[in-house]
Amino acid sequence: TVTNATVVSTPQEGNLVIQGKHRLANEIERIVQEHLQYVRESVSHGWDLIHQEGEMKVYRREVEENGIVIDPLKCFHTIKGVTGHEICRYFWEYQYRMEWETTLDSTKIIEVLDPDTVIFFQLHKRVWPAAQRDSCFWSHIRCISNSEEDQPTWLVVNYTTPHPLAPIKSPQVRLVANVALICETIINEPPLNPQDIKRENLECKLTYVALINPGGWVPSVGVRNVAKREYPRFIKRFTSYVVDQTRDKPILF
Ligand code: 16H
Repeated sequence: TVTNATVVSTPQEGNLVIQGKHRLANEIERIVQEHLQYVRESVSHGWDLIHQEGEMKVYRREVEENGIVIDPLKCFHTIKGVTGHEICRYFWEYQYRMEWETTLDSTKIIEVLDPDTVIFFQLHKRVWPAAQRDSCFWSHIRCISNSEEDQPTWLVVNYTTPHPLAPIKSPQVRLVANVALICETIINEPPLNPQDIKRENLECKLTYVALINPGGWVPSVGVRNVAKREYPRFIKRFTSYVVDQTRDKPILF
């Protein structure tokens, strides 16, 4: 294997491996920071509430670029009994994906950039009458601590990238995506001893943002109807999946 690690000898520690930056490190840093800024922006003018169900609210802004629908989507939800880390972990990890994804034909990892960053190649279910779509994107998971006392914020970003192992094969069309899942954990009525925190004390505040360009023409009405149906369905199905999976497991903070 080829790595960008360097071994150095130090008088105190002996031999040390210093992990260098990989080729996408700077781009990932920039996109993560953009999402952290954007997440605090509240929805206001121009955003339509397209779905509301319990604590879940899904908004979108209608935007077209050269006649192609690229509506930004933003979803807020609060889930009881899980942490932000758990939600992000299940979203990022490859092994659970086909258990909650209903819009994919396949998914595979084509490169591991570091322990928190992989590149996925996915085939999306065809939406009639459009051509089938695929996607190739880096997926990065990260924990951001805000202060000593607060629970950290967790996030996952999926961002389109080209890759030699994933050439675009016509008539298949490539989706261009910038998607983020950002989660905060709230601990209600915190017990004196943090060891005594139970699932019933937990609440996760989730924000999901998706900027997806279909990569080629698709009828606007069709895309908007699919989006209106599929995003709420995904949020519901995925979050209940995580609740089910973690119910009897130790809490992952
Ligand atoms: O975020 C979701 N899934 C991720 C894990 O599989 C992948 C996702 C992604 C999507 C596209 C490209 C790269 C990465 O982040 C959940 C996605 C839920 C999708 C709901 C359906 C959205 C429909 C939008 C219309 C797009 C045009 C399609 C035309 C045929």
